[in-house]
Amino acid sequence: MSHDDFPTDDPAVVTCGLPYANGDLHIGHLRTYVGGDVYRRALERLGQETAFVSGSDMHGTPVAVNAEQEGVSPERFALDWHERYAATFPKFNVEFDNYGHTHDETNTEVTQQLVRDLDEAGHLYEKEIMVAYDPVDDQYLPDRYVEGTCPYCGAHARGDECDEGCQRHLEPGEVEDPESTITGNPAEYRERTHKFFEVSAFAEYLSDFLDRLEGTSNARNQPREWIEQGLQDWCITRDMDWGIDYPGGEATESPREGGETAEQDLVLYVWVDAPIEYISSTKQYSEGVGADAFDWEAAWKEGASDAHPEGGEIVHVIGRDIIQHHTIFWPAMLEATGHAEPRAVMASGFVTLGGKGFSTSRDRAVWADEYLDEGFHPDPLRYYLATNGGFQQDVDFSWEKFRDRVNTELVGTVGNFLYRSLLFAHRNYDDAPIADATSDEVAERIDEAIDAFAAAVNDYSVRAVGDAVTDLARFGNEYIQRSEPWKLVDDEPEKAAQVIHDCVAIAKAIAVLFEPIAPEKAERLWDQLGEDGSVHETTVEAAREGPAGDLAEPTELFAQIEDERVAALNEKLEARVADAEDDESGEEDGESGEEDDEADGEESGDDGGTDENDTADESGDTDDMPDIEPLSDDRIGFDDFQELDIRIGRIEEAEGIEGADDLLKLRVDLGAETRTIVAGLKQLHDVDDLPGTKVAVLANMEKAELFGVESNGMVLAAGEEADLLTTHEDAGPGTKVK
Ligand code: B3M
Ligand code: ZN
Repeated sequence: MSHDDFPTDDPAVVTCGLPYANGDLHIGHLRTYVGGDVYRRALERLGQETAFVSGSDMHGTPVAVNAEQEGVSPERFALDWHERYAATFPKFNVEFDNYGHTHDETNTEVTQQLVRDLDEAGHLYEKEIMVAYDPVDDQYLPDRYVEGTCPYCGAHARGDECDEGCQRHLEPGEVEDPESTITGNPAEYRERTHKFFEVSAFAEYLSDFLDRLEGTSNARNQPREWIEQGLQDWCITRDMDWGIDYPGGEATESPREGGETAEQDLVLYVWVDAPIEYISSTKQYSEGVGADAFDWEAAWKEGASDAHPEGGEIVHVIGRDIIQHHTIFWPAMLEATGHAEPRAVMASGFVTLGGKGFSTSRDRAVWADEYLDEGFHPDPLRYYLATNGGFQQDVDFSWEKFRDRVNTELVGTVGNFLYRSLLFAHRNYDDAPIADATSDEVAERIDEAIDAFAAAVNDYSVRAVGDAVTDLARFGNEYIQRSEPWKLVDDEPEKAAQVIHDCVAIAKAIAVLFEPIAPEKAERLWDQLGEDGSVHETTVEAAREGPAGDLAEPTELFAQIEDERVAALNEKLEARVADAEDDESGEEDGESGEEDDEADGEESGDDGGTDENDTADESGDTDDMPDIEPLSDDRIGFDDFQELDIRIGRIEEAEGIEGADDLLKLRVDLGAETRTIVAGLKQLHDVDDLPGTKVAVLANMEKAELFGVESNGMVLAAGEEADLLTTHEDAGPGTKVK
């Protein structure tokens, strides 16, 4: 790996978190997969050699428990879902080079080898731990098989995670008052011997690794805190049949009650073999295309290739609930076994509905298949998911917002420019090229768009990839409008020809730069432009080359979404959300309003994100197309305003709050005193950059207690990205805002 700007000479591997093979995909899941696919295509447009891989996560209790409830074997159950996922992703133009699954032979071999390597390197040890056991059913109860009380906060918790309370990962044996989720029987704890990976030995390495890690800032900031709190070693085996056997098969002898010994059949914890599928899937891809086309070992192994001694550029695209696995456990496993370290982790925010998490089990979701069944094209959804808010921000889905983005940006800006200019060109000048060369002004503007595109890739911002295109289309509209070629055609045909040539050149650049976000539409545009080959084969250099082809009669690329359509879709969705809420209030322990979605992720919800509501974003639109609320007519008097004691403060310290994903505890100097203020900035700002920043503070805000911390004031910020209100001159701490 290098830390040079993309494109580099090393092969890249872009991966997406593996969906558990246990339920339908919704558009919350798609955010991560579309993000990964856009990113991969954008890398390729820059000329970076890239493999794009993922697979289904077949193991673990999320699959085993659901299969058991359906009365089928976990293998059959998971394979069915796997096949459905493999067929669904391409329908959204998410085109993995290889989509495998964790239960296949390749992953079994690669996983067992890697675990043997960990063992041989001396990083594994055995320990006796207490494991929940159902004495009536004679069954051990790992992870989701058991529920009880969180020992840290007292909330009702899953065996592996305090999903309704403090959100901590729980190790086997930690949950109190355990009960079987299958039978409801009270469970008891029994001593078992398990294997542990000494993650704690990697604390220093991981801390340095995080300093190097690129991607979204949430993927660096959260793990830094965990390291500071002290890393625990990690239990990597489970008492289950379903999973990859602990290698060697030779079981550990462990004493049972009554002194007899029994062979323990241990499988690996699902989070061991799941990320290893990233490697296995790349291997399968290489084996399919040949190592000359893509060499998986050069990408994944340090020292396997002289040309790429540190391996390739590994970029993981995941949901923000599985940052810990990708920035602590996984890099420690890679480091311990001579693999390349990840260059970047892009952790997406969640998609919510009406501010609440999607829920598979309660049918509170917009389903992937449902979107297509409504007759929508996949590319507008890709555009919406990729550009609606920053990647790490939570976004709230609504059909209105979807319609607004499609109608304003795809139809109004991009589609409008393409259609008007290509129709005019086609009618007046059948053959391109029309002028000798693109004008300087337009050539420079195209160069700027390419630079913005490259900067977006290097910033890991799929949203900025979209902005590079919409900004260029906006320029195109302005250019054709001001140049008025329709007035020039008769009297100044050469000038008119130049304008049209320029517009077709812009259209060609849009085709290339929009390919990552709207691959099918870009291909159709490429055909309309009469260009050879496929836009998927081009690099950004093609965008500089100017038009070459014979223009075809253009058709409109994007269709307007009518208000009646939205009304009908909303009606359906609202009815479903209301049903989901009824379900929730009817449940005995459903008072938290948080999701408890047993069909979803192992640790804490799925990629689509179901567990967190508190940063739910009502608007989430791009900076240039904000959802501006009408200005209020409800006037207040000056006296009312005077009651707001708004002061300038200076942030002195900023740190996370245990258990709160989004909140920071700030110490803010307000001149007269320094206050503790809790603010929801963690996902949106680099925590280390905050000290020294001046902010506007509502000092007489009522005090509030959040996650056990008393907040004494409110920091003011604008919009969904929490753009902090600051000063441009030297107003110091305590200065009153009036
Ligand atoms: N299967 C799904 C989740 O927790 C889990 C991801 C594995 S990625 C290696 O989101
Ligand atoms: Zn807890």
